[in-house]
Amino acid sequence: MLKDATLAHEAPPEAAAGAAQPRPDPDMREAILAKLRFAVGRDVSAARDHDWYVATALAVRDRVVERWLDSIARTGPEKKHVYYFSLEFLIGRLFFDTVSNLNIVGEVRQALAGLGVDLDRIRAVEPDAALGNGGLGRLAACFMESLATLDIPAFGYGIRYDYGLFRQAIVDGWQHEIPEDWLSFGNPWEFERPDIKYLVRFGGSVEMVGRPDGTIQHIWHSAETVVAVAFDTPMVGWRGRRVNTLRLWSARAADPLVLEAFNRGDHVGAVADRMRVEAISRVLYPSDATPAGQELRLRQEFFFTSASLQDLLRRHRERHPDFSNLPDHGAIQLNDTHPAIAVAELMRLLVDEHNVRWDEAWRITTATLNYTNHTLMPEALETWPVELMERVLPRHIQIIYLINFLHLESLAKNGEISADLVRQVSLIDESHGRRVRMGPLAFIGSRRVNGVSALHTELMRKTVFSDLHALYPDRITNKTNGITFRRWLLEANPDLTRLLVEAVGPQVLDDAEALSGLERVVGDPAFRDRFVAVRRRNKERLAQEIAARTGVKVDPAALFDVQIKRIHEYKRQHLNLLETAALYAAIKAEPNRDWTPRVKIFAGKAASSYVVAKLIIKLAYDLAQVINNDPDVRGRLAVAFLPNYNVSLAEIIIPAADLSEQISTAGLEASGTGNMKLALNGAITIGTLDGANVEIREQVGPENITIFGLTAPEALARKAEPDHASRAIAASPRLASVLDAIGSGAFSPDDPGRFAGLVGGLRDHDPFLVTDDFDAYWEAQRGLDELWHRPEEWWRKSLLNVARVGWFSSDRTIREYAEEIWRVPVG
Ligand code: B1N
Repeated sequence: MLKDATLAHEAPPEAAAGAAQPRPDPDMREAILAKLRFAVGRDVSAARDHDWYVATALAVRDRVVERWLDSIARTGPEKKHVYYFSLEFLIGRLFFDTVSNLNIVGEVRQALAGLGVDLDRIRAVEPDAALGNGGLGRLAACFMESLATLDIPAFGYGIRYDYGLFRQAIVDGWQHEIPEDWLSFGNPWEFERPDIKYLVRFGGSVEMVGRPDGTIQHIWHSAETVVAVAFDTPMVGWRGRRVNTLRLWSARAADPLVLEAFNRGDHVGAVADRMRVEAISRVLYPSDATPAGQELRLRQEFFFTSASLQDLLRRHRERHPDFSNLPDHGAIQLNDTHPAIAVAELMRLLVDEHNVRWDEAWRITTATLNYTNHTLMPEALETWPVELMERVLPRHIQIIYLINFLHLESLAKNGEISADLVRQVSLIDESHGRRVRMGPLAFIGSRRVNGVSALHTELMRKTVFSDLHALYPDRITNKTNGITFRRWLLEANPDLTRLLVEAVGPQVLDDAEALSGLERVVGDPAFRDRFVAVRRRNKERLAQEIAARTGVKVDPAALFDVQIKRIHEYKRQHLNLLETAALYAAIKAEPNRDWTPRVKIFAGKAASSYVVAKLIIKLAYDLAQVINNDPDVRGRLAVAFLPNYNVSLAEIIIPAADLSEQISTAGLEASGTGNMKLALNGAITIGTLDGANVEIREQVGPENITIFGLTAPEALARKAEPDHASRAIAASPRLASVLDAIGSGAFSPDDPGRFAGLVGGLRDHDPFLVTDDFDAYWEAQRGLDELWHRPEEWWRKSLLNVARVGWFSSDRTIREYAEEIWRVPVG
């Protein structure tokens, strides 16, 4: 499917940039052949696509390694490093990203063509590195690329999961999860470093020993030791300017085989410990914007945080007599609270292991750590039962108690404190059993705390962190998210990239803000026709993909209406589905009206344990069954749920989207980044005033985005009205009738009660205000229907979106972090 369409991308964008056409490079050809023979162990005549892929990746990797070693060599030991701690890195494929950033697409394509191999075919063989759930993990991947692009020395630190985010199969509309065995064919991008390993300890007890000077030494007698082994993957910046390291830890047993047990004949018992230990890096928790909550998760969090801190402290100590200047040489960014145990672990390492005084250790810790918050939903904030912490991390709970005591004491010094304030800002939540609150711990232990969009940061100050903000008014800062334009424009949409280079010049490849040059040509009909033609090809490719994955045939001339993201009630895929069902009814009632042909495209995974989210997928599927098979609406409405959404599928859908659905309940989506990717590729947004949608509106202009529904303060107030849903339903005959239809089984004749609970939930509580926003959403959609009938206007708005979203480049975001949080120079 993919192959034919991508073959149309004859010339890589760099050819259009006016660069000389690449000559066939005898070195690249020879390098690939040598790798095929001596690394893969295959002859040309026997080589299959996967062999060619590995051989080419290894040949390309050699070029990367040269620059990698060079980057490390020219970064003097004194230069400040950024350490990005993240439980998730949602990288996707690396092959084309690497080739493209090294600017050798043409060279590699030609070398392969000379060997009778098609680059676009072999690049599709690479499995996605899906070491993340969604936006948070993908942000980490975009940041790694921008850090290298901006020549900032940086390490990404995380876990090398044996299994990434599950593969999603849809069987009769129901999601099934299949293990993602991404390493089964090997991974040409990683370097195992058996020599770089650290011991990470768990459990046991703490002994206190008095020292002669009257201080107390804490000796942690742990019950269990795990070895963290490093695997390094080079992260290549744009034009290969810099290559940084993504260092992922794999868990190994200190004692892999208990020989005594084995010799006794207990062959399973001999490796049982090893299984328990290695489970730590076995699989990514498939939860997004919800806490995972189990002991294994806490072990994962501590495992990678401890190994990473030990690694960077070791490197510091190789060059400095003590840790007093650690903050001058390193800045640590905690990606949400998942690594927040770093506050206690860095204190423990400094105080217990390196004999630093508590006050000095606290100064170092709070000058080195920074924390990014990604969600304010109360149920999504991480807390750990005190009892669990005492068992798994007995020394850390002591340290947290002491941090908490000193924190509360410092408040007392600054004046009266009420019991209420103590309850609000204490690190221990006493109201739901005793639990450690990781957000406040990260806040107290950090120099800067940031939100990920202007609205989200404002809400941080006003809601969840209001009391801490009052105490530390300079700590919270906003850093609106961004995306790397290399992957999400240059690589995903080469045809549009070529057109942009022609229109505004090659500087657009290096400077996202240069897109504004497009403003000059938005009124030029010839240019617009070419823009529409590029989009048409992208839509044809997506139509082929939809047919291949779902069997649904869609017309590339229709409006492609796209909602792609994790399935979550707060993201309100069900609002979109209600509107779809209502539109279906409206078309059937008035078949002869001039309806705008629409294809509703959905993709996304539901957390394995999230029953309602899985039911929403089933609803999409059931609607598709009825609508796609009804001749009355053929050519006007179609619905497709594409299975197994991942980075690679996003790269196909996004360049083909006309409409971008960003319809979360206002106040609940911290930022969103799919919204930026879609706008960059020319989709018009229909959205609420939530997350970064607010800033997208500011950038593109209110006339070029469709905003509807309650604002964040309105949503908060409305939710407090107990009968809000019933009133909304009573006021909207259209909504009432669509709820009746779905609730009574009109789309699920095989099980008429299937959606009764879902609909009942909307009638009774509707915490995400689907009913309240329904009419506004319907009207907004009908406005877009009309706009589609005025193509000149539609494409003008679409083009202005492309022209005005340069600010959402993650280069801009990283520049802001570098200047205001990390205080590192930008290259
Ligand atoms: O982080 C993204 C934002 O653009 C999204 O709006 C936000 O929803 C997302 C627990 C999360 N927030 N919280 C998570 C992920 C995994 C997990 O186990 C929470 N993801 C977000 C980037 O800022």
